Amino acid sequence: MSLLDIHVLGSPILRKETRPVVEFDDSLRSLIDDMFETMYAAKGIGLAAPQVGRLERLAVLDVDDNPFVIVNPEIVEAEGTVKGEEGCLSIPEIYADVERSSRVIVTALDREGKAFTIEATDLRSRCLQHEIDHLHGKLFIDYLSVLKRRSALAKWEGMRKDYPALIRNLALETEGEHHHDGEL
Ligand code: K1U
Ligand code: ZN
Repeated sequence: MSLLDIHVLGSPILRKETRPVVEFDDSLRSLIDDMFETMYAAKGIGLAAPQVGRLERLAVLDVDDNPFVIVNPEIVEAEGTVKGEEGCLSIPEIYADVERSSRVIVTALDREGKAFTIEATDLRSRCLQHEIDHLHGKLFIDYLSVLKRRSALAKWEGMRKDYPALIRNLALETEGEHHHDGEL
Protein backbone atom coordinates (compact mmCIF):
# COMPACT_ATOMS: atom_id res chain seq x y z
CA MET A 1 0.00 0.00 0.00
CA SER A 2 1.12 3.59 -0.45
CA LEU A 3 0.34 7.00 0.91
CA LEU A 4 -1.10 9.25 -1.79
CA ASP A 5 -0.62 13.01 -2.09
CA ILE A 6 -3.72 15.03 -1.27
CA HIS A 7 -4.62 17.86 -3.66
CA VAL A 8 -5.50 21.15 -1.94
CA LEU A 9 -7.78 24.06 -2.81
CA GLY A 10 -6.64 25.56 -6.12
CA SER A 11 -5.78 22.23 -7.71
CA PRO A 12 -8.07 22.06 -10.78
CA ILE A 13 -8.91 18.36 -10.29
CA LEU A 14 -10.97 19.21 -7.20
CA ARG A 15 -13.45 21.02 -9.47
CA LYS A 16 -13.81 18.25 -12.05
CA GLU A 17 -16.74 15.87 -12.51
CA THR A 18 -15.72 12.25 -11.90
CA ARG A 19 -16.33 9.30 -14.24
CA PRO A 20 -18.42 6.27 -13.26
CA VAL A 21 -16.35 3.18 -12.49
CA VAL A 22 -17.01 0.35 -14.94
CA GLU A 23 -14.23 -2.14 -14.15
CA PHE A 24 -13.86 -3.73 -10.71
CA ASP A 25 -10.33 -5.11 -10.95
CA ASP A 26 -7.24 -5.35 -8.74
CA SER A 27 -6.03 -1.89 -9.76
CA LEU A 28 -9.31 -0.38 -8.51
CA ARG A 29 -9.02 -2.32 -5.23
CA SER A 30 -5.42 -1.18 -4.85
CA LEU A 31 -6.51 2.47 -5.30
CA ILE A 32 -9.21 1.91 -2.63
CA ASP A 33 -6.64 0.42 -0.21
CA ASP A 34 -4.27 3.35 -0.80
CA MET A 35 -7.12 5.81 -0.22
CA PHE A 36 -7.98 4.18 3.13
CA GLU A 37 -4.33 4.33 4.18
CA THR A 38 -4.12 8.00 3.14
CA MET A 39 -7.40 8.91 4.90
CA TYR A 40 -6.20 7.32 8.16
CA ALA A 41 -2.78 8.99 7.91
CA ALA A 42 -4.51 12.37 7.43
CA LYS A 43 -6.86 11.63 10.37
CA GLY A 44 -9.93 12.08 8.21
CA ILE A 45 -13.29 10.36 8.23
CA GLY A 46 -13.65 10.43 4.45
CA LEU A 47 -11.63 10.85 1.26
CA ALA A 48 -12.83 11.15 -2.35
CA ALA A 49 -10.87 10.16 -5.47
CA PRO A 50 -10.35 13.74 -6.83
CA GLN A 51 -8.59 14.59 -3.56
CA VAL A 52 -5.87 12.11 -4.51
CA GLY A 53 -5.75 13.27 -8.11
CA ARG A 54 -8.06 10.62 -9.57
CA LEU A 55 -11.33 10.88 -11.48
CA GLU A 56 -12.87 7.51 -10.63
CA ARG A 57 -16.30 8.07 -9.02
CA LEU A 58 -15.51 6.65 -5.59
CA ALA A 59 -14.83 7.66 -2.00
CA VAL A 60 -13.81 5.93 1.22
CA LEU A 61 -15.34 6.71 4.62
CA ASP A 62 -14.85 5.63 8.20
CA VAL A 63 -17.22 7.20 10.70
CA ASP A 64 -17.35 5.53 14.13
CA ASP A 65 -15.05 2.65 13.17
CA ASN A 66 -17.22 1.56 10.25
CA PRO A 67 -15.03 1.66 7.11
CA PHE A 68 -16.67 1.40 3.71
CA VAL A 69 -16.16 2.42 0.12
CA ILE A 70 -18.85 3.92 -2.10
CA VAL A 71 -18.41 3.44 -5.83
CA ASN A 72 -20.76 5.33 -8.22
CA PRO A 73 -22.85 6.56 -5.25
CA GLU A 74 -26.18 8.33 -5.64
CA ILE A 75 -28.33 10.06 -3.05
CA VAL A 76 -31.77 8.60 -3.71
CA GLU A 77 -33.59 10.15 -0.76
CA ALA A 78 -32.85 13.14 1.50
CA GLU A 79 -34.90 14.72 4.25
CA GLY A 80 -34.63 17.40 6.93
CA THR A 81 -31.86 19.93 7.36
CA VAL A 82 -29.24 20.30 10.05
CA LYS A 83 -26.23 22.54 10.56
CA GLY A 84 -22.90 21.06 11.61
CA GLU A 85 -19.17 21.66 11.49
CA GLU A 86 -17.18 20.46 8.53
CA GLY A 87 -13.56 20.34 7.58
CA CYS A 88 -11.87 19.11 4.43
CA LEU A 89 -8.55 17.34 4.00
CA SER A 90 -8.08 19.47 0.86
CA ILE A 91 -8.55 22.74 2.78
CA PRO A 92 -6.54 22.05 5.94
CA GLU A 93 -7.30 24.02 9.11
CA ILE A 94 -10.47 25.65 7.75
CA TYR A 95 -13.67 24.66 9.54
CA ALA A 96 -17.19 26.01 9.19
CA ASP A 97 -20.82 25.16 9.83
CA VAL A 98 -22.66 23.84 6.79
CA GLU A 99 -26.36 23.07 6.43
CA ARG A 100 -27.00 19.57 5.06
CA SER A 101 -29.86 17.10 4.78
CA SER A 102 -30.20 15.38 8.12
CA ARG A 103 -30.98 11.92 6.76
CA VAL A 104 -29.97 10.44 3.43
CA ILE A 105 -30.35 7.16 1.62
CA VAL A 106 -27.46 6.41 -0.72
CA THR A 107 -27.12 3.60 -3.24
CA ALA A 108 -23.61 2.57 -4.28
CA LEU A 109 -21.43 -0.34 -5.37
CA ASP A 110 -18.80 -1.98 -3.15
CA ARG A 111 -15.21 -2.90 -4.08
CA GLU A 112 -16.46 -6.02 -5.91
CA GLY A 113 -19.15 -4.12 -7.84
CA LYS A 114 -22.01 -5.40 -5.66
CA ALA A 115 -24.87 -2.94 -5.09
CA PHE A 116 -25.82 -1.85 -1.58
CA THR A 117 -27.95 0.81 0.08
CA ILE A 118 -27.05 2.82 3.16
CA GLU A 119 -29.33 4.94 5.29
CA ALA A 120 -27.46 7.51 7.37
CA THR A 121 -28.02 10.28 9.89
CA ASP A 122 -25.71 12.50 11.94
CA LEU A 123 -22.00 12.60 11.03
CA ARG A 124 -22.22 9.64 8.63
CA SER A 125 -24.94 11.44 6.65
CA ARG A 126 -22.88 14.65 6.61
CA CYS A 127 -19.75 12.83 5.53
CA LEU A 128 -21.59 10.97 2.74
CA GLN A 129 -22.94 14.27 1.37
CA HIS A 130 -19.50 15.93 1.64
CA GLU A 131 -17.80 13.03 -0.22
CA ILE A 132 -20.49 12.78 -2.92
CA ASP A 133 -20.11 16.53 -3.46
CA HIS A 134 -16.38 15.97 -4.06
CA LEU A 135 -17.31 13.52 -6.83
CA HIS A 136 -19.15 16.38 -8.57
CA GLY A 137 -16.46 19.05 -8.09
CA LYS A 138 -18.19 20.72 -5.16
CA LEU A 139 -16.51 21.80 -1.91
CA PHE A 140 -18.03 22.68 1.47
CA ILE A 141 -16.88 26.30 1.20
CA ASP A 142 -19.29 26.67 -1.76
CA TYR A 143 -22.15 26.59 0.77
CA LEU A 144 -20.83 29.42 2.97
CA SER A 145 -22.27 32.92 3.02
CA VAL A 146 -20.25 35.51 1.10
CA LEU A 147 -18.72 36.82 4.34
CA LYS A 148 -17.78 33.42 5.77
CA ARG A 149 -16.45 32.25 2.43
CA ARG A 150 -14.33 35.41 2.13
CA SER A 151 -12.97 34.85 5.61
CA ALA A 152 -12.20 31.18 4.86
CA LEU A 153 -10.43 32.12 1.62
CA ALA A 154 -8.44 34.88 3.34
CA LYS A 155 -7.23 32.38 5.92
CA TRP A 156 -6.41 29.91 3.16
CA GLU A 157 -4.42 32.59 1.23
CA GLY A 158 -2.14 32.88 4.27
CA MET A 159 -1.56 29.14 4.26
CA ARG A 160 -1.27 28.27 0.61
CA LYS A 161 2.46 29.07 0.57
CA ASP A 162 2.80 25.86 2.61
CA TYR A 163 1.53 23.97 -0.45
CA PRO A 164 3.41 25.43 -3.45
CA ALA A 165 2.61 22.44 -5.66
CA LEU A 166 -1.03 22.44 -4.44
CA ILE A 167 -0.54 19.04 -2.82
CA ARG A 168 -0.14 17.79 0.75
CA ASN A 169 2.58 15.23 1.22
CA LEU A 170 1.49 13.46 4.41
CA ALA A 171 4.85 11.77 4.87
CA LEU A 172 6.43 15.23 5.18
CA GLU A 173 3.81 16.65 7.54
CA THR A 174 5.00 16.43 11.12
CA GLU A 175 2.75 15.52 14.02
CA GLY A 176 1.17 18.62 15.61
CA GLU A 177 2.35 20.99 12.92
CA HIS A 178 -1.24 21.78 11.90
CA HIS A 179 -3.90 22.40 14.49
CA HIS A 180 -7.58 23.23 14.69
CA ASP A 181 -7.84 27.02 15.09
CA GLY A 182 -11.55 27.14 15.81
CA GLU A 183 -14.61 27.86 13.79
CA LEU A 184 -15.07 30.73 11.38
O1 K1U B 1 -13.44 14.66 2.35
C1 K1U B 1 -12.71 15.15 3.19
O2 K1U B 1 -12.09 16.18 2.96
C2 K1U B 1 -12.61 14.49 4.55
C3 K1U B 1 -13.36 15.25 5.63
C4 K1U B 1 -14.75 14.64 5.74
C5 K1U B 1 -15.75 15.38 6.58
C6 K1U B 1 -15.47 15.88 7.84
C7 K1U B 1 -16.43 16.53 8.57
C8 K1U B 1 -17.68 16.68 8.08
C9 K1U B 1 -17.97 16.21 6.83
C10 K1U B 1 -17.00 15.55 6.08
C11 K1U B 1 -12.60 15.09 6.93
O3 K1U B 1 -12.36 14.01 7.38
S1 K1U B 1 -12.10 16.52 7.74
C12 K1U B 1 -11.37 15.98 9.27
C13 K1U B 1 -12.31 15.44 10.32
O4 K1U B 1 -12.12 14.32 10.72
C14 K1U B 1 -13.45 16.22 10.88
C15 K1U B 1 -13.53 17.60 10.79
C16 K1U B 1 -14.61 18.30 11.31
C17 K1U B 1 -15.62 17.63 11.95
C18 K1U B 1 -15.55 16.25 12.06
C19 K1U B 1 -14.46 15.55 11.54
ZN1 ZN C 1 -13.40 17.32 1.65
